[in-house]
Parts: sequence; C-alpha cells; structure tokens
Amino acid sequence: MKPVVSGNMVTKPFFVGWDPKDAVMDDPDNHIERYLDKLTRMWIDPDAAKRHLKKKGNPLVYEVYEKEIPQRDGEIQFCSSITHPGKIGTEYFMTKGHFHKRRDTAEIYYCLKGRGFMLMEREDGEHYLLEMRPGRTVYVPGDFAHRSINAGDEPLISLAVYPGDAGHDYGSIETSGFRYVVVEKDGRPEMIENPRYGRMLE
Ligand code: M6P
Ligand code: ZN
Repeated sequence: MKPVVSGNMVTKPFFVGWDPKDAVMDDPDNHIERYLDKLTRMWIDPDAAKRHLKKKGNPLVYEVYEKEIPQRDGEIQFCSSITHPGKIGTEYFMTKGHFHKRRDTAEIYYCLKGRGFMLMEREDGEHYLLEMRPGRTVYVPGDFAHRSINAGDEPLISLAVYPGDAGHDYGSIETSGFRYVVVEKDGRPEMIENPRYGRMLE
C-alpha cells in the first residue's frame, strides 16, 4: 500500500502497526537517534560522559520513531519514544527534555516497556517525578518541561501523544537544565538537586 502521509500533509486516514513484541511503531516516517557524543553537556558530570566516550564508545542514549503529521492545530502527533538503559557516572540515561513551543499544550506517555521516570518541571520551579512502568500513562500538563529517564536495565518504551502544533523548545533546558536530576544511590534511584543548574553549557 502507498504511504498515506505525503510531505507535510495527511492525505488520507491511515494506520500504523505496533509490534507487540518490541512495543515499537512499524513503518515510521522519521527515525531520530541521539548518541552520547552529541549529548555530553546535559549530565551532572560531563567529564564522566567524555570518559565513557573514550573507554566504552558512543552509545545510543535514546531514539524516536514518528509519523510525519502536519504541525498545525487540530492534528495529533504521536511517536515511539525509546530511552536505552545505561548511566553516565551515577546518572541514568535520559532524553534531552523540552518545553513545548506552544506552552499550553499537554502530552501523554503510555509506557509499554521498561522502568523509569518522567521528570516534569515548570518555569516557576514546581516539579514532579512520576514513575513510568508498563500499563501506566503519565499526563504531562502544559507549561511543564519533560524528560524521560530510564532507571531499569531494558529499554524504556512509551507511546507519546501531543497536539499537532505543540513544537519543541530546547532553549532553557540546554542552557539551564532541570533543577533536579535522578541518580543511582545505593542501588536505587534518587532525585537530587542539579549541581550544574543554570550553567549547563559551562
Ligand atoms: C518523546 C516525545 C517527542 C520527543 C522525544 C525525545 O518521544 O516527547 O516529542 O522529541 O520524546 O525527547 P526530546 O525531544 O526531549 O529529546
Ligand atoms: Zn513534549
């Protein structure tokens, strides 16, 4: 069958298969891969990231499979979000995290596989850390930056759904970071203050 999504316009109704075994979307239009060498500044210990690159290579930290949906009001974006297991120092593998460009837009993450957290933080500092596990849907309200964190030993896989015109705003997360981070302490995940908050690019 011909693809039903062409260019930036949905021309017809369509379906996507969801592989029940690996819990990932079949037949995506885009595959985004984020490797460690492009993410060295987002950790509390960037030197640990550099050591990891030198000694253990350049791992795929997370990836996204998505359909190409017009970025306009009324549409619905959806994707498979896969955060791989691993750590940089004591800090778990995680996504960069973002606000939505249109700040008042929400997102849901339906967790299909793995164990971890959704870290959410508003500009005024209000923050939440909710556990993600299969069968649980996390609702991220508008105005909250959000980041997936894999605290398990298999990929953390979710179906993410958000408004067509939400967009991604990475600006302040790249420069300031989140106020809190999740690290492993005594074999367990723990949320601590980000010692590099406000100076992630230094
Ligand atoms: C989820 C969705 C995507 C997002 C991805 C990776 O799949 O929220 O919109 O792009 O996670 O996260 P980030 O954009 O923060 O790198
Ligand atoms: Zn989002």
